[in-house]
Amino acid sequence: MTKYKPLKEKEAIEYVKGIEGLFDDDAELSCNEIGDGNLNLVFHITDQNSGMGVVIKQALDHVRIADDWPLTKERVKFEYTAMKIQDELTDGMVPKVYKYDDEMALIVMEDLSSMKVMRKGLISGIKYPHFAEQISTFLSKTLFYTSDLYMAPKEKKERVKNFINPELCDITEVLVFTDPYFDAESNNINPELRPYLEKEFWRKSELRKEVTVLKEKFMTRAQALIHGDLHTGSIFIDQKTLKVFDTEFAFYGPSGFDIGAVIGNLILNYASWSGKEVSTEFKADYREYLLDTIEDIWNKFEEKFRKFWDQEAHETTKAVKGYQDYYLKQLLQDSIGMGGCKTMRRCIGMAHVEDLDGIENLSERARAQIFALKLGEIMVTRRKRLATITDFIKIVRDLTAW
Ligand code: SR1
Ligand code: MG
Repeated sequence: MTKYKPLKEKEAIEYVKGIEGLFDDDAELSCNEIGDGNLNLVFHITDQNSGMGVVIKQALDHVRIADDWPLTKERVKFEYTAMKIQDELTDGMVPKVYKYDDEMALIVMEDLSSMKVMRKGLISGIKYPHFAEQISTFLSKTLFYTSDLYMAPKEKKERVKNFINPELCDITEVLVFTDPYFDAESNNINPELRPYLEKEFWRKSELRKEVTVLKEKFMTRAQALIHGDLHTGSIFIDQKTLKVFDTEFAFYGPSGFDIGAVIGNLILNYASWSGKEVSTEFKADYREYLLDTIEDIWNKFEEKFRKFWDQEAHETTKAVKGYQDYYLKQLLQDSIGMGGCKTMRRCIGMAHVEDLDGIENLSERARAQIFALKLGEIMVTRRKRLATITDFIKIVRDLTAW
């Protein structure tokens, strides 16, 4: 019989006390359940004497925000295994793990509460000058070194086998690539947005077709071990450091899904500023910062990825003239297209983001959502015309001015 049971705060304290060498014997531990995500329990445990803290992330057997949606707890294994790989590849750009407990479906990890969840920072208008450098390192290393460009074919296929994550992929297939494009029961719709959806958005057949093309790619393209949910709420950041967390959606999928998640979430923040009461100058300046960041992320990613390729790809791959350029152009187009889907799902689908839902006035929120939806649509339908990231930035600028 399994010993699994969802912890209560007191039990979480007892649990970490049982981990040898984690806290001092005289530690005075306090605990809060702080999970504000969609799936799991998250306990923050601190020693009042030393200030030292840890976090326990424990899987529930259902979706936290939809308790009639059952989920196996197996996702913790994917998260732990992917974290180990990302940690090695990126030299520690993920939280330290103190304990993984398969039966209890939990991971005890480093407390990063001295840093900020990036989404919150962006909502308050904070700039992170090193973000593009840091996230492009994370993306280029994880996406190159887990792909067929670098790994031996058999070793890579073995990895693919170990990272079949069907339930979490199903969440993405439904909530990102399917339900937002019709009047599905799972959607969560601002009443002020509904008229636009009914009269225009849900009638866009070309958009729905292209989203389905991207969905098929998500379902079938085992290109690299991707994080699978790399939005700005999965990143801890301060002015010096960045850590990527919440890797439970990891699987072998299209690399553009991770790059697109980062870009799409910066676009969501970009869209949110129309509904905020700040000066026009601040808004314009912050939006420029976001666009510069998107441009830098891609350019730095491309530079690093090409370097890894030139130095470490299989010789047979290196010998193929024009393949590197082809690969990167496809990847850019996938990233923008998938980023578009990530942008649109947060306006219509079950799980929203605070950037937009923080706009209290519902008509103002609908205005920002429509802008985000238009950007998302263009990202999907025009992606194949993009040759450089600057082409994309120009499209965003043009739509903003219009
Ligand atoms: C039902 S889970 C909803 C969303 O939360 C996660 O962060 C993923 O983005 C998922 O789609
Ligand atoms: Mg998450």
